Amino acid sequence: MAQNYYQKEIETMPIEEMKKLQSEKLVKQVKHVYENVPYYRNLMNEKGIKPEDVHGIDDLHKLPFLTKTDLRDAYPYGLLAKPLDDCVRIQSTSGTTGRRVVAFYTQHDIDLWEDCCARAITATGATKKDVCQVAYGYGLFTGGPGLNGGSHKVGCLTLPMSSGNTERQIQFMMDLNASLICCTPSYAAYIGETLREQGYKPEDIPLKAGIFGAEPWTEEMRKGIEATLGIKAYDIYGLTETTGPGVAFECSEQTGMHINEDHFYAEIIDPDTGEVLPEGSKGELVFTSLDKEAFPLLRYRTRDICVLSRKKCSCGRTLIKMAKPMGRTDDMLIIRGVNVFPSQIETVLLNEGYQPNYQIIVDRVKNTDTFEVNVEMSPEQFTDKVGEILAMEKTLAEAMKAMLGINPAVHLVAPKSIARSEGKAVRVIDKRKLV
Ligand code: DLL
Repeated sequence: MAQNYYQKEIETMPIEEMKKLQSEKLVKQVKHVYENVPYYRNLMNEKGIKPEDVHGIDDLHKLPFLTKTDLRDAYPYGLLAKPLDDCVRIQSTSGTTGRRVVAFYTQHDIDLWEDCCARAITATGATKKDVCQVAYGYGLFTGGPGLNGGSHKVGCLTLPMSSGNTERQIQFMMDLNASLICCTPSYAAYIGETLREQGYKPEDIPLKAGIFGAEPWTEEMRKGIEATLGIKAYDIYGLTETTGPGVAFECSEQTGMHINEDHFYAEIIDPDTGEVLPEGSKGELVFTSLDKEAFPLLRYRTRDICVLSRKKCSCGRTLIKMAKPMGRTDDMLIIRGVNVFPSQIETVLLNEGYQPNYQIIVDRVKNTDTFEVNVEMSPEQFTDKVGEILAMEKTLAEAMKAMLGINPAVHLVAPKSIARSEGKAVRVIDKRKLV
């Protein structure tokens, strides 16, 4: 199959050459940060590290880690490495789990970010002939602006829809023949569900591909979206702190996401000890930006749990791959001592023929964790016969017990009774207030 690259020389660069490029960039990035950000300078001084001690990627381990707490403490300007006059944009995290993080961009930073998104779009086979519907939120969230910029770079006709207003999404998709859609996987599933309800079959829908990310999603969910929309669904990863979407993107092989490692160097560490783990190990993903100007990050701990692989890819790209994040060190629920990831529950639901419309509710009553999962029935599954519902709940609870090792109370609820998400889905309500 002919492969499409946006920046072929970089995307297919021999590994040794890439390492040389990364090392050259890292030396400059460390110097830039040390000279311009007192916060980093202090962290490095505390560790007894000077920029001269870093000669290349092999010295990266000498540098201190940076955490989300550091970013919050430094709010808003504490990590800025360029004068505000040179910055042209801010983006920000949603702040649902604490104080917002504000990321700054120079025009150079915006360009490299949009190039990353353009690589992701091109990897789906899209070209300037395509119509790209961007249904990620626009605004402070990076999803809309990032993919919008990438779409422009590729030369697609860009539909800057933002998220929400599903009727209008469908109307523009149909009237303007959108061939590529970018949104969260939960919103893609919702758009698919709405199209099906309106009587559209996959072959009636003009889309060929979708780029979905910003939240965890399973292979089963991918299959569901691909079937309802009649498309190939590609994963995309990123975080506000590093730039936004496009830190890593999927190619046609769909076995993990290529990291744009000429801009972002990835490490996997043991989240408890900070020890760097060898390729193939599961641990916390850590990123170092290599050529950002305004908001560089050295060894930023993402809290995403992941695995890296240098296995040869059939697409011809040599960029290292990351597996789908397997949850976060901080959204991993510990219920009655057992680690539970929402993605495991989702896998069970999809295996058992349910849609991924669910909510996990955890509480603590008399020092014991309670664990409930509300699961929506589809209109076809819906019944008002109590006996049938109880039997279905029992089957689901048993499947979850087999996957997780603990027993949830499963409640089946009526179709459409769990609020749909236009952005990132809220899957967990943890009432325990453990911190
Ligand atoms: O979610 C950026 C983004 C926008 C990525 C659009 C992809 C598409 P934040 O809001 O800062 O940024 O959230 C970052 O979301 O640390 C992961 O935990 C999670 N995440 C992002 N992409 C994926 C993915 C954007 N493909 C946090 N799979 C990250 C699983 C993802 N989790």
